[in-house]
Amino acid sequence: MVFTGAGMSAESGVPTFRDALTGLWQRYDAQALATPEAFRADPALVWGWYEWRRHAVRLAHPNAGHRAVAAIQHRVPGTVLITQNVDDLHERAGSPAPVHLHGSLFAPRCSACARPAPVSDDAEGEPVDGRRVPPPRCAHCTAPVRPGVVWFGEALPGAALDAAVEAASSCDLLLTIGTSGLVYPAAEIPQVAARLGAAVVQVNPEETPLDGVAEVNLRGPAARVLPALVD
Ligand code: BJW
Ligand code: ZN
Repeated sequence: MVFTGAGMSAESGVPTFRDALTGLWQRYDAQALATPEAFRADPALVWGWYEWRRHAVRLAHPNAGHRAVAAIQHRVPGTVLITQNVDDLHERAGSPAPVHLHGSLFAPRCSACARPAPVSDDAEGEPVDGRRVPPPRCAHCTAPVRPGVVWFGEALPGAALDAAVEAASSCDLLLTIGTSGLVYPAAEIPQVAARLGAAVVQVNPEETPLDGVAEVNLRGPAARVLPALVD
């Protein structure tokens, strides 16, 4: 199985959360943007920020690392891809059905009745960092639409978490790529695999808490290390 985090998309120009200079949480307050309380307090601030991030992802392209992951999946049928990322770069690189543990920028839903809502059209005007944009209203119950991502303090989507635990429990090798391993319960997935006897291979330019869990640490950026692995 393959388990990915924000570092996977860093070389596509999508910022990570915790990198020292470029991480989103260095520049933005997670409590004010990525919690249910923040959305209740200032829905337009939160919605505007996610519209800006969705727009940035639309302009980004999958990198050689995403393509290498897709190549692994095609070469080894049955490889499960679990991602913490809310972008769609794995899909666009040709990965079949990645499981999104932390939701998606492209799956907004009603904050009250949870029905899916349409993704806004970028033609409506380019979203700008920091601009408040009132969220659209649900077509069924008129409550504000919310981003379809998992905020701090929220449960992960049950089916996605089940799929991740199932894959970690039954795989013989887990390749973890570009995650700090700090956010739970996602960070438990490589630990579960290691505990049940799978080999864990990590790709990351920096040290992480998963270094001790991994049998092999490939210290480098995903877009360079992964193509070398599959070639
Ligand atoms: C490269 C690279 C290159 C760079 N190539 N690599 C204390 C202890 C334990 C837990 C908690 C605690 N206090 C609170 C909690 C719980 C909390 C948590 O874990 N907090 C910790 C931060 C302390 N967890 C939650 O709240 C979760 N829910 C929960 O626990 O619910 C309980 C519950 C149960 C039942 C009912 C109700 C509730 C939810 C977590 C949701 C996380 N959401 C986010 C935001 C998503 C939306 C958005 O995008 O805005 O998900 S936070 C953010 O972190 C995002 C990511 O998916 C997630 C993980 O980050 P990731 O991917 O690892 O990125 P980084 O930036 O951290 O690391 C990047 C890595 O890449 C680095 O290592 C770089 O070196 C590397 N890198 N360039 C390869 N080129
Ligand atoms: Zn609704």
